Order: sequence, then C-alpha cells, then structure tokens
Amino acid sequence: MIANAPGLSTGQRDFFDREGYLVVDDVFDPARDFKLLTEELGNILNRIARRLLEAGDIEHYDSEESFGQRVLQVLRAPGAFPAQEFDISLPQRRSIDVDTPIYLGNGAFSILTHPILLDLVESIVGPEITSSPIQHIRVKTPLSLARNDNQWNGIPDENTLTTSAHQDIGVQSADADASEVLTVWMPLTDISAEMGCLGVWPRHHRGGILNHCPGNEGLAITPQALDENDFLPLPMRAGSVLLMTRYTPHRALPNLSDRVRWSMDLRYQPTGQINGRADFPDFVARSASNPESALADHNAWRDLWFDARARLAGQPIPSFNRWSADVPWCA
Ligand SMILES: O=C(O)CCC(=O)C(=O)O
Repeated sequence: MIANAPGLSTGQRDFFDREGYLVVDDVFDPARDFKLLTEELGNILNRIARRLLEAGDIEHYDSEESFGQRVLQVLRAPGAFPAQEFDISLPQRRSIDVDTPIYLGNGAFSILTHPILLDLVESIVGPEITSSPIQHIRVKTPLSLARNDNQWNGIPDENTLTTSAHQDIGVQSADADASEVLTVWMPLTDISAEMGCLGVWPRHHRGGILNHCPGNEGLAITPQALDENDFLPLPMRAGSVLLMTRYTPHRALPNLSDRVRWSMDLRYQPTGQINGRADFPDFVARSASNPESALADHNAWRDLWFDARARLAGQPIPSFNRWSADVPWCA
C-alpha cells in the first residue's frame, strides 16, 4: 500500500480502500478545464454536420448550440452516430485501417496530464505514473433515439449500448492481472441516473476477478455473481471524478433521458507494469525519479497513436479478451 501523498486526504484514501471507489467532487472547473476539449470535439462535430448538410442527410444544424444539442441534430441523419470520431482509443471490436478515426487533440491530452488529476492518481498509484492506453471518450445518445438501421458506414451503433457490469481487470489482457491499474471516470456534462450515470457495487473489490461473459454490450459479469440490491448509482456533476480499483464491479445505467451523456474514462498504473492492451501505446505521465521521462508534448502523444494505427492497419483485430462464451457459466 502506498503512503498518502498530495491529492487525496487520508479520509478519502481510507474510503477508497474500504469501498473500492471514491467520488471526488469539483476536481475540474468544466468551463475552464474542458474548454479546449469541448471546442475540439465541437469542431469534429461541425465537420461531420457540414458533410451531412451537403449530402442532404440533415436539413438544419446550429453550430452555436451546446455540444449535446448539436449531437442530437446530427443524430437526425440516417445511420448511427459516428462515436469513434470522438474516442481517444482505437476500436477493439472492429478492424483498424490507416484512417480509422481517433480523436487525439490537446484538449484530451491536457486532461490526461492535468497536474491536479495526477495528484489524485499519485495518492493511489504512487509517484511513478504511466497513463494506460485503456481510455475512452464516450458519447452516449438517448436510447429512445436508437434505430434499427444502426450502422454508420458499416460500423455498429455503439453509442446506444449500455455498459454491462464488469470489472476493469476483466477487460484487459490477462498478462496485466498483477498491474495495479486505477480507473478514473469523469462526466463531461452533469450525468443523472436518468442520463445513464455510472454505478458501482461498493465493497466488492476484495474477492478477486469474477467470471465475465462476452455479449452484445461488451463483457458482462455473470448475473448470479452480483446482487442488484447492492448496486449504487453515482450521479455526478461535470468536473467531478470517480476513482475505482480494477476489481470494483461497475456498470452504466441506460440513457433514458432526451439528452446526450458524454464522459471520459482513463486508467493509470505504476510505471513498468504491463498495460493490458499491448498493441496500444502508454506513456509516462509523471515521474518523481526521472521528471524528464514524463511526456509533456501533445504531438508526441498523438504520434504514438498514429504509429499504432499504421502498425495495426489491415492486421487481425487485436484481442485483449480472455473470456469465451463457450463455458458453462455463460450458458
Ligand atoms: O461510461 C461508461 O458507460 C462505461 C465506463 C466504464 O465502464 C469504465 O470506464 O470502465
């Protein structure tokens, strides 16, 4: 166990150890700290909307509206919403091409490497911090707007999927089981239960890895392993941060609202440990012993992912999955 460091108070650290999760309110000022991210994601959206307007797939688009409102306008186009355009990871369940969309703007990098966030992370991970490539920006659209023609250029409509109950240790490759990976989940807008907030099973992180089964909504812990009565939904304000151990069972509620729910999830681990997605790049985010080794250049981060994409293009889909549906507990 690592001693307390700047970031979390002793009480917060004790809560995290006991409960397996911790919500830290108002870590970020969304108006200031998410400004660049929101602008960059908005620019991607505007580009998509321009194409749709030109093609006659949407009739109206107001670029002055909020990000969420603009997503709803784009959603009127036939086909699925192109969620991959906004993600900070390459896809896992689809093949990768030289031009597979991935968002790698400085807005995301500045959050990944934000000193206040790294202070929190350091309290748990220690002073040698690697940013894991298990990271996403998820734009989840209202379930009521999901359509049957859920394809966008052949890509399944993942933005309407509800994340099933899982442990994050279960969604990485088994060679990283000993890695002390911390999950950091943050809403980029206020997220209520109706909008599909995340929730956890508190105090369920001490029993090791649970059995998972592959399914349409990703990997899911077998239902008999968790009692729904123990599930704790965690509505959160934008700017707040949820920390979870790799063993903490959690899931998202469905987005039953008429609003867009968007969030960012990141992982950090002690430097030198296996990252669980070997084909994707990690980087040193902070180092007390060798500060120069920390990646400060956003372009270098972007290039790590571009290199990975070029290397993986046309190759078989990388697999980080240890679970098979062909076992008795998945029947
Ligand atoms: O945001 C979501 O819906 C899922 C996030 C999640 O499960 C995770 O970060 O591990």
